[in-house]
Amino acid sequence: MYEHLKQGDAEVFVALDGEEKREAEGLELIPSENYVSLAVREALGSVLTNKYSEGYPGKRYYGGQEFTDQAETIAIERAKQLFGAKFANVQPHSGANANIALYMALMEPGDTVMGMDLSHGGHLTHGHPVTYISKVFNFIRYKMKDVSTGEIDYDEMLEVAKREKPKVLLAGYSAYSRELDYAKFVSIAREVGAVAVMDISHIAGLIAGKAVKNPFDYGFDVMTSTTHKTLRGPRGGIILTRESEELAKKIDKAVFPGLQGGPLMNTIAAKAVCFGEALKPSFEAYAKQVVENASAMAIAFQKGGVRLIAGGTSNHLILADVWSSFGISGHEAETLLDAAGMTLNKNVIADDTRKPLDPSGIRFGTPAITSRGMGRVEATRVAELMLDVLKNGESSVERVRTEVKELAQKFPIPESFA
Ligand code: DSN
Repeated sequence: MYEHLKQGDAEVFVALDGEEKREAEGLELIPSENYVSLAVREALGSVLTNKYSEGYPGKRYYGGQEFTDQAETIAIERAKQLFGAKFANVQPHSGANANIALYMALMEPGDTVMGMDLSHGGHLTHGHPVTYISKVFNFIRYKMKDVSTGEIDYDEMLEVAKREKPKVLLAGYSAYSRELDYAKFVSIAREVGAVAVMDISHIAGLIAGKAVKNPFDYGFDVMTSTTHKTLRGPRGGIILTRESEELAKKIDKAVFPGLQGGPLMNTIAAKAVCFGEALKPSFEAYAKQVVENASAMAIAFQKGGVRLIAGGTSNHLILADVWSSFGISGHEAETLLDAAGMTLNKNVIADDTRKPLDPSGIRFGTPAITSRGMGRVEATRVAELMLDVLKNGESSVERVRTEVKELAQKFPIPESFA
């Protein structure tokens, strides 16, 4: 791999080669990251990057589309099958674009969206004040009622929604480890006349692999997602519409020409490959193992006396309060664990008293280590190694780094998934 790059551009080659080694020798615990198959990487690096394809299959603005149409149609059909959707738009360049296109499709500037507070697990694109989109639409918040269980305050959600009349009631989170009461959520959306939308970016692979519930089974209208997290595909976005052709048409128009220009056809082909992989029965075993491994890590952390936000996990991620548990900040924990070969991210916790760049928590998860073939035993060991570093600090880093390297060698990054 990279033969031509090595010859033609030694500087960029060094960066890519370094990343290959970093990924092979360390353990990836960032819950939004994963390893894709070489088949996905081949599609990403394919000739389709040469092509402009504004429009949709059968309705393009440029000629020469016989093969781009094929690739995009395969991606659309597989996405629909995977999530039980009637319509799919596979063109959003990212999850952020998917969410922005969704807002554009369903609202006029100034209209209201109700989503989860960022510090309780929401996402920047759900209207954080630092984003441009927060100046276009009016974002209001809901939160957890009980941080020790993760229970959402549905009574408050209903009361506020009745008063503020959001056009979109938004579920879906980037740092929330529990499942929602989907039926209750949809009933609140219906009561106030909002469209029920879920950003499934983090748990898309778990939904596809039937390891967690599918919000469409409870009446959600639309789901946005990235394709590169638990779904194990290329970096990109999708928007799925359960039933309404009217909504799907608005979404298509919002993505193109509303927000984006030419679609990234190489990425769309890679999405098709990833959806094909996720449709295989073996993906269900993978998704279930991701959840089981996360539960094993949460149990090990709780045995170690660590405070976990939401009291544990029902999905692929864990949010731990390292400030109250170890007296070190999330930033310090991230740096120490990185030095020991375990990559994760610092994260704000609910109502954090510390700053976002040096918060109280860390967020970690199991999608990537499970792709390497690790099970409960290894996940528990990884958690123990993390605890060793968090408790003993610098003095443990070298020792733990050696064991992490051995573990990484024993579980190499796969080239394909059976
Ligand atoms: N950066 C992603 C995550 O890590 O959850 C969300 O955009």
